[in-house]
Amino acid sequence: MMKKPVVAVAGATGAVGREMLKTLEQRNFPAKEVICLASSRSAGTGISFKDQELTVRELGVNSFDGVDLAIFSAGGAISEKYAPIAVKSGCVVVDNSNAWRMDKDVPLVVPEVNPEALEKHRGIIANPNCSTIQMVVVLKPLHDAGTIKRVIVSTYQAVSGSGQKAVEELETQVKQLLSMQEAEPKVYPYQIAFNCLPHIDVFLENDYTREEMKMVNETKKIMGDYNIKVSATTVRVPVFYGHSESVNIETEKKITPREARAILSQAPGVTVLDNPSENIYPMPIFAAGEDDIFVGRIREDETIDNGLNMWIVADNIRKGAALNTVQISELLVANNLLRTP
Ligand code: NAP
Ligand code: 3JN
Repeated sequence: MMKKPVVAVAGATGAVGREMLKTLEQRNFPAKEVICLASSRSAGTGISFKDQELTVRELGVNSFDGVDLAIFSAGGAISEKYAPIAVKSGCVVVDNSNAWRMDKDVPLVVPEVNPEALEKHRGIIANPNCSTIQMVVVLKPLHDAGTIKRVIVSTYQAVSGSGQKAVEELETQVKQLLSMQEAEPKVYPYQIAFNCLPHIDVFLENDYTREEMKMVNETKKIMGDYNIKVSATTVRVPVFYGHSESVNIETEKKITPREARAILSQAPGVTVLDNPSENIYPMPIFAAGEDDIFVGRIREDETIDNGLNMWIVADNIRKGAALNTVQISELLVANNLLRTP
């Protein structure tokens, strides 16, 4: 008989952490107990979970005693420091940050794409970046059908990807600007309301942003194919929930738009919304609050022999973060993988 794990959520008060608790509850995750961890700022506050009010505890070195599964969503620095401590105390860690994603001993998992990678975990499992997750779920079945050689992606990312303060910033700025006041940027370097910022995370030496390079490197690792070339431009747009992506692929074997629609309509976690004559295509307002990844505007790239263009939209906080993490956790429980080396 499977033992129900004690689960700790580090960063439980954040945009992702709150969605994590909601997702654990909605999917009736088999937890014996759920422990909410955050900084001293919110220690002692309450978070409702099922029919209980859980009291937030301050994250510390002893937080993982007696815990079986630790979910981290409190930023890379916290994961870097506390994930090894949690593993030492006997926990399996599912980490939402960038800290461990490219470590060769850490599986980077999207359950619809590479669930088998979980088998080899050594205590830490990484959840990919939200923009990568929604793209690879759509690309994997197309790669299996026609071998993708090159991907060119431009993203249109919602402010919720930058946390709770950014959601409040967009709301405040819209109100300020509509009442003829100046918009005050705090989270972003410029006004985000009624604007687009081609700048997510920090700029690197190659002039790409770190968000762009996450998409490049994570895609290859998750798809298990380092020959796929990926070029990314990531842009923040004034949308609250739901990342959109314009994706162009070049394949070795031709895939027609009709074949792509047929393949994707069978793909797990994907909904095809593609009927231009009826104005049917994915949009963030449809994707927000949904589990699936939506794909549409599938059409031939007429400038090359084997090319497709498509438009992919998903709820960045749900499948992009909380849901993917909970799906990984469900696989760990179902396959008896909640054990450390
Ligand atoms: P957020 O809304 O700003 O929440 C941050 C959370 O971290 C809060 O619970 C905060 O607790 C906690 N925290 C901050 N400093 C802490 C400390 N010193 N000790 C303990 N807890 C601390 O941010 P978010 O959007 O939820 O994102 C959190 C992290 O999740 C990000 O930094 C990123 O690594 C990851 N993330 C991943 C994806 C993805 O693509 N998979 C997407 C978004 C975020 P307080 O309330 O006490 O301050
Ligand atoms: O900006 C987005 O839309 C996604 C943001 C993800 C994020 C935000 C802060 C820190 C990450 C991430 O998951 O890559 C990180 C990080 O851990 O580096």
